[in-house]
Amino acid sequence: MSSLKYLLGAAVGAVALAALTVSASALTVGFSQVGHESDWRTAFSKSMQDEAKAEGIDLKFSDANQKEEDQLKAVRSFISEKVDAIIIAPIVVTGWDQVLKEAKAANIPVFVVDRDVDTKDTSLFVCRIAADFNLEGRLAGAWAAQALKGKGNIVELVGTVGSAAAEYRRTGFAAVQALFPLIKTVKSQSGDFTTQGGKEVMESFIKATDGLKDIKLVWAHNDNMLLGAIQAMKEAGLKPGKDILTVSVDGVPDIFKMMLSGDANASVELRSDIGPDIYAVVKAYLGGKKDWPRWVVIPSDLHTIADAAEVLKKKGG
Ligand code: GYE
Repeated sequence: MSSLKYLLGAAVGAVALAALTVSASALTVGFSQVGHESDWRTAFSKSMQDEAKAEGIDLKFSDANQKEEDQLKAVRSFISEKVDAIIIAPIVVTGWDQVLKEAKAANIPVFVVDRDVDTKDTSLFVCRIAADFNLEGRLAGAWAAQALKGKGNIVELVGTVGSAAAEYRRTGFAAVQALFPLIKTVKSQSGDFTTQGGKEVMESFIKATDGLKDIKLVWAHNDNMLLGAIQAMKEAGLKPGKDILTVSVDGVPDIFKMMLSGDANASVELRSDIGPDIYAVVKAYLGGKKDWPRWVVIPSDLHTIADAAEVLKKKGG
């Protein structure tokens, strides 16, 4: 009798445990990635791929090359392959409702990572796992306000139009800027988050402003656009990091190198090694933990020349 009781207890325990810990080797996960437009993005893709390998997750990885229609196609193919979960890093915030409904109808949970979607129906995805882009914009704005002592003209290199990363960073920066009426944005244009885009936009700014005359600072929504802009400024004989201060977002190794050579000033670091954080949520959800906050926040922080060497070392650069 007592041994039967024991056996029953063990069986119930095993079921409960099985419900809570899904064996990773059984998981097939589809991940629709934005593209490979920046160093941050490629580092993030690597983290997702390396961690999938380490955990024995069968990862179906799709790079949308910054094309919205490719991203929708990828998600639809994950649905037809009947993956266990879908992870989406959305290029833009709009246009998601229909495909998310299709995933829901197929009973496949969706996790939004990195950028946001504007979907109002909260039942269409489990949660979003991402940094606070608005905070990143505010941190950059606060650094700029202090560096400029509350006064001076600036130019802005905008990220991909319609992306949460560009919209929220711009709003965050503008919220701080609004407290300093003598800091004026005189030029603002999208460089699509790429080095080449940043270079071309800065070249056009240089032409349009008589060599950045009276401009004191460049604010770039990511490091890669700033890296391109630094090239353009140098080619025009200007001194970024000295005559034109810089602040950007991502904290990729090359921006810290630029700080150390005196060509850049500050960057808000956005963590790219978030594969483990993301799969932890996906696995726990599939294992039975269904209640997640709408937004699982990944922290970001600001770095300058003061700690550039230390951060670069940590990043193995
Ligand atoms: O800052 C940029 C990338 O969505 C937060 O996208 C991300 C941004 C990142 O291309 O480098």
